[in-house]
Amino acid sequence: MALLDSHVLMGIVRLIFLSALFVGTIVSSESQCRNFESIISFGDSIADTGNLLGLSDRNNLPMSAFPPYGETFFHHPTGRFSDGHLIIDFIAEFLGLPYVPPYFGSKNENFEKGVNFAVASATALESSFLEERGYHCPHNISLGVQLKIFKESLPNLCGLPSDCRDMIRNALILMGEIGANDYNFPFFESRPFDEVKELVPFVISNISSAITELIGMGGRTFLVPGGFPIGCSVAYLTLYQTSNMEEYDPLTGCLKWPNKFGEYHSEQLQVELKRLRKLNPHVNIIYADYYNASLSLGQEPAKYRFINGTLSACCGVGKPYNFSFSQSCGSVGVESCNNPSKYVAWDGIHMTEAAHKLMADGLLKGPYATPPFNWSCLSSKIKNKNSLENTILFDE
Ligand SMILES: *[C@@H]1O[C@H](CO)[C@@H](O)[C@H](O)[C@H]1NC(C)=O
Ligand SMILES: *[C@@H]1O[C@H](CO)[C@@H](O)[C@H](O)[C@H]1NC(C)=O
Ligand SMILES: *[C@@H]1O[C@H](CO)[C@@H](O)[C@H](O)[C@H]1NC(C)=O
Ligand SMILES: *[C@@H]1O[C@H](CO)[C@@H](O)[C@H](O)[C@H]1NC(C)=O
Ligand SMILES: *[C@@H]1O[C@H](CO)[C@@H](O)[C@H](O)[C@H]1NC(C)=O
Ligand SMILES: CC(=O)N[C@H]1CO[C@H](CO)[C@@H](O)[C@@H]1O
Repeated sequence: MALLDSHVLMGIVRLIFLSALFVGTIVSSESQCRNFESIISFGDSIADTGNLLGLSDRNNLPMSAFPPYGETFFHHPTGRFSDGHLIIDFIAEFLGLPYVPPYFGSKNENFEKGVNFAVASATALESSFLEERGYHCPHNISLGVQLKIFKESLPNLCGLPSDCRDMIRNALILMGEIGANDYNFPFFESRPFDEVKELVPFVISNISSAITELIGMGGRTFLVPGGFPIGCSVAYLTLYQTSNMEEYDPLTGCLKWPNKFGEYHSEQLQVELKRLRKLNPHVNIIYADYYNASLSLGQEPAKYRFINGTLSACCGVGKPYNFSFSQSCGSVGVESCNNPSKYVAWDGIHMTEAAHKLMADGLLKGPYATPPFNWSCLSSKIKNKNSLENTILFDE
């Protein structure tokens, strides 16, 4: 080294600098092709793998703590609001990662390959904001609070700040589903459409600011679900039942106006995601079209071997949709159907494992992710396991 004069040294420094730039360019142009090392998840019951259960005290357990929740898989209740796997479980299986462990209530859990902050009945907006407007929230672990707790827990999750940046960079960040409860709570209290609609820009802006914050922390790939066709949800169908057949879609039997609401939220979200992609061209922000994915199950039930579209819950009591707010799945005396795999609706609000599997496939293999995932970097072992025969595969 002593022989190198300062010009040579500067040359080397410049070379290193330039190659760093060069590598940087390659990485960003390939940002769609990633081998995810973990899953980081925020949201509500759609992705809750046990957080609400972990947060609850023994005398006040959620319904998901009781059979028949979990009867198909894991063969006992885990806090998941379904008879088995959630969409996030199928994503983890697809990526060759362990099921994403819930952050709350877990002891000595290893979060190296994933961590889940999604809590059932969470809202996108702060509970205080919603309470001020007269809406009641069961708890205050909103999206913002989940993100805050994530940041505070980083030293335990990944150690050094540079290691945490790497972890976040190499993770698939599942941003939701979140927002549905911001609308469900007022709608379940029969509040008017236009009043609830006023919440949409706030919800979208908070999802957006959470994504922006995570990008600042190194986040590179986001999967952001839109809304559901809530007019096909057994809970909405029961609550807003009407003899005016004009209010129903003749093909699916779903209520039209709540579906319009779900579309509106999803369209606004997509506009915002486009804006975020422009601002952050090196980040891959994937819209997950939960709306069309779940609508398709109701439109062509026979194709998927569902016997009754989305219109009857497998687990529940009550006419005509097998649902009642006062006696829900998980309560004493409420049984499930013999064949949950033939139903889309599990408990009237959440879907069956069978429906989750189709939803996950629709995201991972298309056509319900925009832009679609690029699995060309996935290891061949995982590719084979997932039989991605319709995808152009490259060997490593
Ligand atoms: C997927 O990623 C690979 C590797 O970076 C790239 O060559 C290919 O063009 C990408 N495919 C699509 C459809 O973007
Ligand atoms: C959430 O509510 C609990 C009490 O239920 C309270 O102790 C806590 O401070 C609240 N947290 C936030 C972020 O509002
Ligand atoms: C449903 O799919 C159509 C056609 O691809 C698309 O234009 C629309 O935005 C999707 N709806 C939602 C809510 O994402
Ligand atoms: C399908 O749902 C309708 C309406 O809830 C119900 O009357 C009918 O019995 C259901 N059929 C089956 C096969 O579950
Ligand atoms: C309603 O749920 C019960 C279990 O409580 C199940 O046996 C039955 O098949 C369901 N009915 C319909 C119409 O889906
Ligand atoms: C109204 C509301 O809930 N606003 C929240 C949006 O998200 C940020 C954090 O990303 C919170 O600080 C706000 O309170």
